[in-house]
Amino acid sequence: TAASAAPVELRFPKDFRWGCATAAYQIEGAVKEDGRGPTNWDVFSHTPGKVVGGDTGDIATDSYHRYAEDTQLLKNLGVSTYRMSLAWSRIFPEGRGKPNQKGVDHYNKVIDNLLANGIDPYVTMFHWDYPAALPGGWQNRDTAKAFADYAGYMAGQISDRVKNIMTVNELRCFTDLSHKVGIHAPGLKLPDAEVNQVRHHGVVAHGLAVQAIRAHAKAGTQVGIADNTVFYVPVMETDDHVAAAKKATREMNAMFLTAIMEGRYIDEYLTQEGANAPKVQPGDMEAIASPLDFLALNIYAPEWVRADDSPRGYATIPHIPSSPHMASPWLIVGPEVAYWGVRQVSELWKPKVLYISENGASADDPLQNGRVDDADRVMYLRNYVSQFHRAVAEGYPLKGYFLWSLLDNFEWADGYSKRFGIHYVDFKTQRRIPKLSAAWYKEVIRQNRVV
Ligand code: GBH
Repeated sequence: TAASAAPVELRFPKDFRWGCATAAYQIEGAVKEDGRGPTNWDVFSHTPGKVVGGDTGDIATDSYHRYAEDTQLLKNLGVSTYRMSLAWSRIFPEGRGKPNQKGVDHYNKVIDNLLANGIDPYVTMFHWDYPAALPGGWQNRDTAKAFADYAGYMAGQISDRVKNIMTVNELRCFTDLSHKVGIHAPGLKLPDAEVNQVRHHGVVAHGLAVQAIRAHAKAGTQVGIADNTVFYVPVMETDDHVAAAKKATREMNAMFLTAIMEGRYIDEYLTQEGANAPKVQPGDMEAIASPLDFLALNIYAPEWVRADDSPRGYATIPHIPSSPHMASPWLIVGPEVAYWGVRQVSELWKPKVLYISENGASADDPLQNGRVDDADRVMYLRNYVSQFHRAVAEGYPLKGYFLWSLLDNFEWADGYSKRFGIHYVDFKTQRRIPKLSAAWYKEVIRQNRVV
């Protein structure tokens, strides 16, 4: 007998917020305009051999000049929100001192233009580009204080219109990728003790910024962080593997989100690092644990984990060549990480409000007859959004989703060789062309369900 029931629709709650995300250095260009100071990424991208193709963010998608056009792309999609970041060195060209009014004016124009088009901006204070003039960068503890001063100052400037502010983007990237792996600016490979100290300065910077934003922002401003917590997906949904995966997520993020949510470095981390553990000053842990109004997660690739008989009770399963991935080799496709990420964070730390601050994929994106039919990206997005729907349907407090990214842009060490946009950018003409994935996302938003 044929099935007669109506198809199950994966519909989202009425007030669910759909958006797109970008970051300043990846889209703005105009690196010498209106008093902007040089950053770590200007130095790094201009150092031969650091970025694929010798690409730089000098022009990027020229969004410093084309922001109004980008707003129209957002409006056409029908999003209610947009996640953007501010370039610290446009406001304080040397990291601290006297603010540069032209930088403030620019962001006021961008924010006002979004609001005039019915789009609510979510602002990240730091998405990896910091003023090159800051001595020692994140190796220097003083940078955390300078960051908090900048974040507090900008919160005072924009919080009459911007209701949601994130401190930093992805602790693990601007600490480890930049100071341990060495593939991001400033490109260092430091010994463990120094890496742990940089990580500590990162979480202290976040905590001091939360305090400074609260001190300067309009009452009611919602403050959070956008973190790329590493999530461990149970290899099967049985109690033993589910519990092991949750334990792995808590322990493997001990230096970042676990410290922020629990206000201490857990014993597993301190024991493992021994003499290399970070040097903590009085007051640091209190700052790090400053209460947040929301947590935002950047979710891309999964880690797979199973329960085992080892003392810690779990083992990770490495990715192998047959693990499916998108155009970036690291971007393993594992949609279940979307569900498990939301569920694990909710169970471990009970945040009041959760957002997905980034999710998206690179694809080859051949431009044929003026079109980009990125069915592979649509497949990826549909699967991940379906898993976020599962989390919402089970009652976890996920309130919104920001797709990375609005448009192709400067993909850090991969330069312009990897495209993550749902709008194709011709980097010679700066023309933007909506891909099939943009049409798909527009329909998701219009119907408020997975299509
Ligand atoms: C996010 O990073 C960033 O917030 C965003 O700026 C970025 O454009 C987007 O995602 C897409 O990458 O080359 O194997 O050494 C996600 C974290 C950082 C994970 C770079 C992969 C490279 C690993 N990613 N990393 S590898």
